[in-house]
Formats: sequence, structure tokens, C-alpha cells
Amino acid sequence: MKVLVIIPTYNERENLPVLTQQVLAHDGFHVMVVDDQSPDGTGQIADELAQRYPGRVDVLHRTGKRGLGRSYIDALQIARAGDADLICQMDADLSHDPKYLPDMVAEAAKGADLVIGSRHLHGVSVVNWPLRRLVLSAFANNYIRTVTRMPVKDCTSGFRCWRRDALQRIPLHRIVSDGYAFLVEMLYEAYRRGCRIGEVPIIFVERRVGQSKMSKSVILESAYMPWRMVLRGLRAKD
Ligand SMILES: Nc1nc2c(ncn2[C@@H]2O[C@H](COP(=O)(O)OP(=O)(O)OP(=O)(O)O)[C@@H](O)[C@H]2O)c(=O)[nH]1
Ligand SMILES: [Mg+2]
Repeated sequence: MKVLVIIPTYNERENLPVLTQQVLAHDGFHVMVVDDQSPDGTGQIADELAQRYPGRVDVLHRTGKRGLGRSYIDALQIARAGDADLICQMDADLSHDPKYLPDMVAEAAKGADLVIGSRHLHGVSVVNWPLRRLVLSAFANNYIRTVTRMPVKDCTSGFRCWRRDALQRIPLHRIVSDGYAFLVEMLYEAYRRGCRIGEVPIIFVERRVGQSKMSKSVILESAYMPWRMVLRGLRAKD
């Protein structure tokens, strides 16, 4: 079984080598770093990792406007044309512990098309978040579930594992959002196409090094996107 893990980076020079090493400790795992010309030199560090682990680490250097959603679309497009059986996605900031990857792979082997590393299966399993962030996450998930009717506990988790054939059914060219809403939009497209969605519990640990890229515009986009998706879903023919 070949598993490719996509890791988007923007200023993660301290975190990326640690994470890469932990991911590659699992047999059959490969890494694709997607860097948006990080000013701190994460791109060069990624290139060094590709040299240190030949055949197991690839780097996609994006130029132009940065954005998490666009980075993922570019990487997913390449990944789904490749030969990995499973394609995972995770943050570089060590919030998503690679020790959960085998659980996610096992869930996919049981038949899930998309597996989510979920913070909301047993209460909220998050370490080091201020209360307002916990409240925001719980609210966002309730809001998304109410608007979209998706039976998923953690709709905004960026820790995911796709079967490649399921990913091939998602119209990536139609995805429009870029922040957290990107994750919700991808999930909704999968749900609408009848993908089997599984969740495995994870404990999420807030980043210790580097800076968060969460912004007001990201939150605003998340507020209107569920409505836009549902309306588009009603109008869509496929
Ligand atoms: N390629 C790329 N990666 C990005 C961009 N913005 C964020 N990332 C990466 O996406 C992942 C999630 O970003 P974070 O800054 O951790 O965002 P967050 O998790 O919402 O914020 P925190 O909870 O504070 O960590 C990290 O690996 C970032 O380095 C971007 O514009 N381009
Ligand atoms: Mg983070």
C-alpha cells in the first residue's frame, strides 16, 4: 500500500523536518511538501529533505498568490494522477500527530473513501486552545452540520486521508474557497457524491512554533460558504 502525505507549508522551517521524519517512520509513506515561497526559507529546507530521503519526499514550489486552498488543489491534482493508493493531507505545524496515520489508513482499508482525523468524536480533544477558539470550532461545526446536513462531527479538520479513486470523483476545478472553507467545500463535494466518510479520534495540539495564519476574512468565508455550497448543490446536475 502506497500512501502519499501532502503537507502545505508557509513559514514552517522548524516544524517541517520534525514532521517529515515522523511521517517517513511509517513504511510505504511518502511526502509531498507544497510551499508558497515561504520567506523563512521553508522551501529550501524542503529541498534538502527531498535530497536526504530520495524517492520519498517531493516538493512543489508554488509561485504567485499564496493560499492554503489553492496549494491543496495543485497538490491534489498531481497526487490523484499518481500511483498512491491513499492520499493524506495534514498541517505542518505538528498539530496533527503522524502517529494517527495508521489508524486512518486502517479505517480506509475497512472501506471508507475519506477518513477524517476528528477532534469532535469524544467532546473536544484539543490541547492548548483558548476558550474562544474552542467555542468557535464547536460553533462552526454545528453551523455547518445544520446548514449542510452532513453527518460528520469534525467538518473543519485538515487531517484527512482519501482513497485515490474517491478523490478522482471530486471536481477539483470547481472548488472556489481558500481558507477553512476549502476543507468544508471538499468534504461537502465528497458527501454529495456518496463517498463513505469515516472519522477516527485524534488529539489536536496547538502549534508551539511559528505563526497562525487564521484571519478575519477566513472566518467570514466560512460563514457564507456552507450556504453557497448547498445552493450550488441544489442547482448542480452531477
Ligand atoms: N502552501 C501554503 N501553506 C499554507 C498557507 N497558509 C497556511 N499554510 C499551511 O497550512 C497549515 C495550516 O495553517 P496554520 O497557520 O496552522 O493555520 P491554523 O491551523 O488555522 O492556525 P493555528 O491553529 O493557529 O495553527 C500549516 O501547515 C501552514 O503552514 C498558504 O498560503 N500556502
Ligand atoms: Mg495550525
